[in-house]
Amino acid sequence: MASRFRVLVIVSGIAALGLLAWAGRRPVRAGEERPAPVQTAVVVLQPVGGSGVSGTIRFVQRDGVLEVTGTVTGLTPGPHGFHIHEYGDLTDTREGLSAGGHYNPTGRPHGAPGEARRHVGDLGNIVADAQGVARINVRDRVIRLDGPYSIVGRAAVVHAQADKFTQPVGDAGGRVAFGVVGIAAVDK
Ligand SMILES: [Cu+2]
Ligand SMILES: [Zn+2]
Repeated sequence: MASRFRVLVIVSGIAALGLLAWAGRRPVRAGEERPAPVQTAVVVLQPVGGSGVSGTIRFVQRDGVLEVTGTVTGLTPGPHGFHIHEYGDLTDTREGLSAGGHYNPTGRPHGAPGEARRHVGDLGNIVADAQGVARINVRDRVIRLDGPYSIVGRAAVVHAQADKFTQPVGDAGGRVAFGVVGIAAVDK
């Protein structure tokens, strides 16, 4: 009796393992086991070359629109070019050149955020008040947190001067702050 029970346990154990293996090999159907799309990202801006400029920027993707909000401090008053650059590489803390050029996967000329012809990364200017504080609250329909042109893993860059929307990159001068666009927890 005892040995028959042992056999039963072993047989059902093998059956269970087989079932698990079968379930594991089952082909993934469309729409399941895909990572959830990124909806929220955050950039912590750090100073480039001792500029003293820092800040935090949040990106929330709702339907076809990306909401961009945040605060940047330590700026000279007035407009400053603000773009997504190609690489989330912050190793060049002296000049910020490791972030590469404007993120331009579609091979377009430089432009203003409202224009159809622009680099994906062209977000125009942020404007600092007399205290050197820029409050950002814009919406953009070109940059995305998912899909082939996602900005996640790339860098947000703030420039010393205004983006004048001239070719090739707006003549916004040096880089005063940069940070990597990182995946953030979704605010409930
Ligand atoms: Cu830039
Ligand atoms: Zn550009």
